[in-house]
Amino acid sequence: MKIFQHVSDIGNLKQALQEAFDIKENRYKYQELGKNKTAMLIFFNNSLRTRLSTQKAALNLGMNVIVLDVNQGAWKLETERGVIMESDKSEHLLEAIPVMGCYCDIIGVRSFARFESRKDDYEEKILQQFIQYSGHPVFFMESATVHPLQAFADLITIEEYKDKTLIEPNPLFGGNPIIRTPNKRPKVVLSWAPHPRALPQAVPNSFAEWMNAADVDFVITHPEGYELDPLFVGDAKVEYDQMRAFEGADFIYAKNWSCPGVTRPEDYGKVLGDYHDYADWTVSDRQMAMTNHAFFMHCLPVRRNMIVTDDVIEAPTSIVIPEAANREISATVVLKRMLEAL
Ligand code: AN0
Ligand code: CP
Repeated sequence: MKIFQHVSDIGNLKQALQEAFDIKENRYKYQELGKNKTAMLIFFNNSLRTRLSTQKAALNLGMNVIVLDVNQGAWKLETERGVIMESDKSEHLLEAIPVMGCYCDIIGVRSFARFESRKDDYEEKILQQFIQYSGHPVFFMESATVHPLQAFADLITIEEYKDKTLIEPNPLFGGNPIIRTPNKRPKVVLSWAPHPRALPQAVPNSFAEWMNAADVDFVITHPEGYELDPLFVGDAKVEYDQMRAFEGADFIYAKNWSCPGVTRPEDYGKVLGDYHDYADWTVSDRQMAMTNHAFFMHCLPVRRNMIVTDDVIEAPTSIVIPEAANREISATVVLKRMLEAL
């Protein structure tokens, strides 16, 4: 694998899942594969999980790892060609990328949507330059439009939990065990939830893309105006009534995203109206009562009592921590595949 951006890059999903579960059984099985190979992780934005889990994945494979926070200690980068560089930006991305490429074998990049231009974001202007000029395989660690390492981990988590019947309480928060009857083909609901600041569409885009490729009954719910790009929605069912969408669901995947600008391009990257007016979209026991004792998922970081109530995220059915743990597994599979193709 030379690029990890879309679900299609991973090939057969069943095979990829099998590989993920094998690695979970013995995550050090391929320690020799990465010997004397270096992964470089480049962050233009903050991160806790991606930063830690991807480093751990590289270590699992015996690789060396270099992490660069571009905005802390590196030169400020100009990204536009043709600019007379008289501002505070001392270096151009077109030199920085090939230089970074000199010191590694595989590159991971996190560069969020900038919300300045829908066209630039959806064309993946920054990541495409890494693909073109680094001379190495590139994996996306949340770009302007996708977060495939997250979506792969989400799929692994759904696969692990979909057949569970006895749900033990979370040892951190207590509660009573729950008995649930699984559906043969689980119903998975991606639900928009309110947030005070404009967030990217990368997580819901990738989640939708991967769920459409998986063997699940997939529904997306959000207020009008937040329609995701049709490229990612595919054949998913869109339901504007959140309570109806939650009926009989087995997995609830909450996430905020800003306006994707599909129906009104001028609203791209905006929070529509006053987020307080959408308070009833916060995932609470009220909506969860409609579900089939659904598991609650979120990529994290999450704002409690904004996206989800304390009660729902602390319930035995909340699987946000195992979901985060699977980030190590998805990243190990991806790096393994890239090492094999070097
Ligand atoms: C980011 C987002 O919504 O894309 C990262 C999530 C993994 N979240 C925030 O910026 C809070
Ligand atoms: N879920 C996720 O990617 O988290 P971070 O932003 O902390 O890496």
